[in-house]
Amino acid sequence: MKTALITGITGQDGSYLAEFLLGKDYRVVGMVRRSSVDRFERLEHMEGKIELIQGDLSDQTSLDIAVRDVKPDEIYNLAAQSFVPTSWNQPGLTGEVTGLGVTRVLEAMRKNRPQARFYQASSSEMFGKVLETPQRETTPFYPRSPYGIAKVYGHWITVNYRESYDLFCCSGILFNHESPRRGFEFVSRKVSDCVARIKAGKMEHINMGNLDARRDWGFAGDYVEAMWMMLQQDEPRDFVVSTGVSHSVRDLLDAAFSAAGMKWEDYVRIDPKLIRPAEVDTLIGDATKAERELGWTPKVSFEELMEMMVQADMKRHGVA
Ligand code: NAP
Ligand code: F7E
Repeated sequence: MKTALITGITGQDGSYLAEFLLGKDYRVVGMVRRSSVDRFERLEHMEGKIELIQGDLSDQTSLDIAVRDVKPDEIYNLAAQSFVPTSWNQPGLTGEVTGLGVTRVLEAMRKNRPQARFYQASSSEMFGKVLETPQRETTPFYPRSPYGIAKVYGHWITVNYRESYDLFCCSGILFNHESPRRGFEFVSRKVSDCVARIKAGKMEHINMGNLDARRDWGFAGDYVEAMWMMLQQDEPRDFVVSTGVSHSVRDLLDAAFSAAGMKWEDYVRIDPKLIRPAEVDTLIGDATKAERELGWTPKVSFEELMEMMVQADMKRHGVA
């Protein structure tokens, strides 16, 4: 039985990855931050099947202890301050956790478990003001937020530990991926939840930012499979994971409101406070390498994804 250690297990991807690895008969250990309240909603259905250990990406000792005690075969570093707007208000913390935190996990592995395989959650936000379209593994980075910049650091330190110490380290450059478990502040979940609230008569309008931004949106359940596949290869490499299809935020509104039989134009207001200091205007990924070398392809389309999310939130609000 293989053992996987997942940092960020309480997040969207952590919960899907834990489920996926349990299905492959792994012993799954999740690292969680100490908190005065339990925030394990996304893990409740796996209670008794996964183990939890305390640790924080800003604390080296806790990571050393976690890796030393768990003895993982695979380490998935998913923990991060992951919300882009927060990274302008908390740039120092974002750099500490999303950037330097990667070095700390790598150091914990190098010192305590060098034979383990390591996955780093890199991001399409590293491409930012894009220098090539579509974006692939060789596209240069031009990040546009403290979050994107911290991810570039995390990406290159992962490459560097692979090259310096001959460790099995991979970076997955994942484009936006969503699900009914997505955090409420991200645009897809904000919209699916508000559509359901409007349908239930609990709110009247939704305030939005830049509707022209374009993203390559996929389903989180599909993307965690690619993470695992990367660690099953003979050699460690980096991969772009995306659908190759781009939509605007306006398209997303259209898909979500239509799924509930409504027109978005009747409910949406623009709030200038939600416009970002620097925007990533348009992203579209080329996952040819992942398809060719991992055999990975996405299964859920953008339309199916938004339908799934709206249906789940309408059920939660009692209007499905
Ligand atoms: P998420 O839902 O925001 O989850 C982030 C996780 O990190 C949570 O479990 C959080 O724990 C944990 N965390 C935050 N700060 C920490 C710290 N100091 N020490 C330990 N744990 C900490 O993010 P996600 O959507 O699942 O994304 C997973 C990873 O992929 C992140 O690194 C993200 O940046 C990256 N990524 C995401 C996407 C996407 O579209 N979802 C695309 C590319 C890359 P709490 O529950 O305690 O807050
Ligand atoms: O914004 C626009 C906004 O916050 C998408 C993270 O998982 O994916 C995510 O980062 C777009 C942006 O995701 C609202 O300006 C308009 O252009 O859902 P988002 P993100 O910033 O792309 C990457 C790959 C990650 O790595 C990150 O961790 O939507 N937008 N109006 C809005 N966005 C939000 N949140 N709220 C709005 O009202």
